[in-house]
Amino acid sequence: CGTVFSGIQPTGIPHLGNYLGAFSNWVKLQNDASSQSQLIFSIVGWHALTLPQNPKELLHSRHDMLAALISVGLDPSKVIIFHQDQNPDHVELAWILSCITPIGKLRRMTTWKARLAASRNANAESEVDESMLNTGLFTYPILQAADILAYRANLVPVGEDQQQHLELSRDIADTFNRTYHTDLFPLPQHIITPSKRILSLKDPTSKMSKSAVDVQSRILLTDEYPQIRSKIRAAVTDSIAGITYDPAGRPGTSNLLTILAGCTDTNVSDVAKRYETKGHGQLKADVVEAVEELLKAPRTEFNKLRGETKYLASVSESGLGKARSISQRTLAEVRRLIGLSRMP
Ligand code: AQP
Repeated sequence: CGTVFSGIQPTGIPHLGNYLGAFSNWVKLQNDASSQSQLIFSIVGWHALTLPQNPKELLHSRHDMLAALISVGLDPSKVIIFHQDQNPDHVELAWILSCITPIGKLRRMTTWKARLAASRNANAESEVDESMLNTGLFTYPILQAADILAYRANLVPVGEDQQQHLELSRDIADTFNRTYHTDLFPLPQHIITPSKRILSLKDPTSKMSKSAVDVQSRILLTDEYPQIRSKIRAAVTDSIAGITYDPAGRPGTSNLLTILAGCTDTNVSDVAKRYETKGHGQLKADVVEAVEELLKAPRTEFNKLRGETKYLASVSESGLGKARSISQRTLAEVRRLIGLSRMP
């Protein structure tokens, strides 16, 4: 029971990692008849700006992401779906929270360290330090905390890659509560997703990602069977005979097992046992079929919904209204606590 909040960036067509690491879990939460929780899912446009975006493409991606969330099974009559960038309460709260968050805590975020390292590698000749990266990239974990806390959410279903950010959100909530002698914010907990991390098909040391340069590294919601087949067939594995689940020693092979387990809703060690004496050819062929089976229906629905602009606008409008009615109450209380209540 309580409030569940999660979000996704409108940075392109969602991929299999988003599906298995986030969407499937969101839909399960929605369909859990025993749950009384309020579910809130947001398309986080402000976050997308942390990396350069083409404005026209961003507008399309925003629209497509809404269609994607509905096509994977989220029902706007049961859950709140809205565009974060339409709700100014998030940025207002983020500013307030940034004023109680030490810089050192942001500097410890592995996502920040990874961006810094990537930038250093890309500019090996020149001296790259953090002063050359944008401030939004540094502070967005605070915006993420504000996204969650604006709804006083206590449960956050995200992939394993987001765990450290959620710890920061908890820390920020606790600091606010102690600073202003309140219990306004619950300390949000992570809901562990079974398919924690789907890796790139081309570089299984990094996660599958919308913004990776190599389009062969990810399977998109829009990929048809031939594309799924060619991407899985070309997935990087290893030359060791037999199949074992060994994420550290055999990341590519283990990733295929994780994908198969995720698509068929089975335990990965059970799947690995079944393939012990089989080869990569058989494993890849079965992964192709399982991915196609999983994506077939949402893909068809997505292609249909993308064109239903009026319907999508009405979902977005109604979701925003419901979201703001919650966040405005939180912000009114926050303003009262910090001494900035709006005067009549
Ligand atoms: N590879 C993944 N495996 C499991 N879960 C994943 N998620 C993302 N990639 C994987 C989960 O999907 C949700 C939405 O993520 P996001 O789009 O907001 O941001 P992200 O984590 O940065 O995802 P991408 O695809 O890598 O986007 P870009 O490239 O634009 O940064 C989150 O719950 C995330 O855990």
